[in-house]
Amino acid sequence: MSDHGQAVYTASKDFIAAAHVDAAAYDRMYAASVADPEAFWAEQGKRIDWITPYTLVKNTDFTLGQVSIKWFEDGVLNVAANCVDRHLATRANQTAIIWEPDHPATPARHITYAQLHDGVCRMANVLKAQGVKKGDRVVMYLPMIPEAAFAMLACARIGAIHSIVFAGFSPDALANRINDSAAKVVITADFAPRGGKKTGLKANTDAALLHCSDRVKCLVVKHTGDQTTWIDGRDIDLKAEMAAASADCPAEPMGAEDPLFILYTSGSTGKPKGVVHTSGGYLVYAAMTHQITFDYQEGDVFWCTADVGWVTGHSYIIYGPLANGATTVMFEGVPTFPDASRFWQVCDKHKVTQFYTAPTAIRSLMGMGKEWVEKCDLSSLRLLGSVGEPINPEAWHWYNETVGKGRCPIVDTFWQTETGGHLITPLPGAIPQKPGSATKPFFGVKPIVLDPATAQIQQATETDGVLCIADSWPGQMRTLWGDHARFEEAYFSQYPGYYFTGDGCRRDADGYYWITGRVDDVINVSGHRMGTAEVESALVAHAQVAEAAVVGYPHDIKGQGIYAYVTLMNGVEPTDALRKELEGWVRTEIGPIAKPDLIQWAPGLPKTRSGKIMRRILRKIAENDFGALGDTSTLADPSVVDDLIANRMNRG
Ligand code: 6R9
Repeated sequence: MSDHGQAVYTASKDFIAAAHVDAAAYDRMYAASVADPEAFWAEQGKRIDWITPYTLVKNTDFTLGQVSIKWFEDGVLNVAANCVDRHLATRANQTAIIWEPDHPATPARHITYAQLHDGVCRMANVLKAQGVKKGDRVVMYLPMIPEAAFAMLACARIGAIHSIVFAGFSPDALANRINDSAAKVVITADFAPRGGKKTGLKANTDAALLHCSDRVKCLVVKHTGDQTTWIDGRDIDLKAEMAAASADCPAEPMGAEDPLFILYTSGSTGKPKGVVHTSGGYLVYAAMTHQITFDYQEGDVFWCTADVGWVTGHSYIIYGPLANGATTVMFEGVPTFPDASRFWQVCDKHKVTQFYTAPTAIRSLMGMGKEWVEKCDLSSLRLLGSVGEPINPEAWHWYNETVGKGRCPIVDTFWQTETGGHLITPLPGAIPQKPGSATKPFFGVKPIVLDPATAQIQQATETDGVLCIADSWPGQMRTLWGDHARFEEAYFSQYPGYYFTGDGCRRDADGYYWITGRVDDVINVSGHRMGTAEVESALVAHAQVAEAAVVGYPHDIKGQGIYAYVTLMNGVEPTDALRKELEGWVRTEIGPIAKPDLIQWAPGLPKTRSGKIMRRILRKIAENDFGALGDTSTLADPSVVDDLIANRMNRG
């Protein structure tokens, strides 16, 4: 069978019979969701508990200059009460979170809904004691530990807005995010153990706070217990305060459109964007997609391997699963520590039923051989998921056969930080899968494909172009923190009237969507978004760098690698030592995930006469595909291209 839109995989009859949604239900519900979104979402909104029920459902406008997105706007709810309190009557002693530590010799923790309630309330009271009030921002810079879940839900409980900074980011990145959101408090830990190594999060936070207001308080989880510096009056021992705090904290009534969290993500230009999600619509959408895409059933054990520093961790480790009263696994470690069977051992140990990870992890584990998988008992698995980047058919087949033993549907979920939850995804009992295709839209999502040159909607079923969404869905971001104009500019100005995803796609004759990757200057490294502009500005901040241009290139494991063209200051010698130094420099400026994989010394960059760098050419050279450079006649100095080709770094 060819993989080019031909091979189709369907879940077993038993799976389909028990699934929440089958093919007929998908067709019926999808048609209803786009024909009458008001009625559809009025019904779906009842998935969660409201303190004051909404009477208004959808109030959204994609018109450039007046973009406004509101869902359930007169409803009042509390997200934490929905994720914790409302389950207490029936699930107080059910495990809410299974915490699996970095080292398998450390015991796992099973946190019941009753214990989750206790942890959340105590932490909420500690935050209140520090003066945190409804609407205040709280930054978190934490390992994957239960306190991260307590902290998110504690904020939601008192109406504070959390902003999680991935623990792999540098002190500079942390400082920028604390300052951009004017946070009152940062929550961190002494150290983050990962893959047997420890990152000094407290030390990084100390470094960040040198650049922040001295009013910012620092709550520290003593997690490993190793020594850190301590500033009296600013630093607070969070576990000790929690132990002393009351376990009773009322949940603040929140408007559906009150912000729940900010999450910074990379864009094609400038500094990271603070994506804002609000309370009601986000929770309805996270809960619904978690239940239906993963076919979550009572008694299942759901494991999403993402970090809570990314949106996937927000929606599918915490908010979606907990809103549904599920058991969710939180893993502190990495797939290859102590050895390459760690993921599968965790599945075996906790009898995981749904496993959700990124193609980059699958590719790297695939490279290590199937014996690591085969020595574990994976018979509990009934569904597999993929997220973060397109999954190549080879990895899909390995996942399907070696991990899923051909019995588990694979949901290839396409979505973004901005979308809150899945946009295009197979529903496992309803939509047959094609390896590499995210298949069909989720309920309420209206994808359209536009011609990038003419902005015309492509009417034919079989087509390709840029992917936009024609109407709002409840999980959509509402704005960029403090910059609504940039929000409109970034997402609604390219194709007025539509939300622009930044991705290209193909739609096949069956109406299946195949995401082809970013069409803007965002690269996707191991499923993590990196703006080329961010890496460039880090490079040019180095005293010996005159100019830098960064592009992506195909990378076997990471999907895309970071390729940097660097022009040095006059008289500076290009040496291997300097190359190492620049790699380390970018690591400290942004974080390890931004470290360039290849740095090419560029005596000059290809520019138009107006001085615009021709990235198209740089991409081609980085791809080792310089035979077809296209039109170079507008270059100011065509000879620089020959030098770049002759000294290219990727000859694979
Ligand atoms: C959830 C998440 C979003 C970008 C997105 C796209 C890529 C995500 C994908 C996928 C193909 C999939 N992407 N899922 N591409 N197939 N199933 O990853 O959010 O970090 O904001 O990244 O990731 O390019 O635009 P985020």
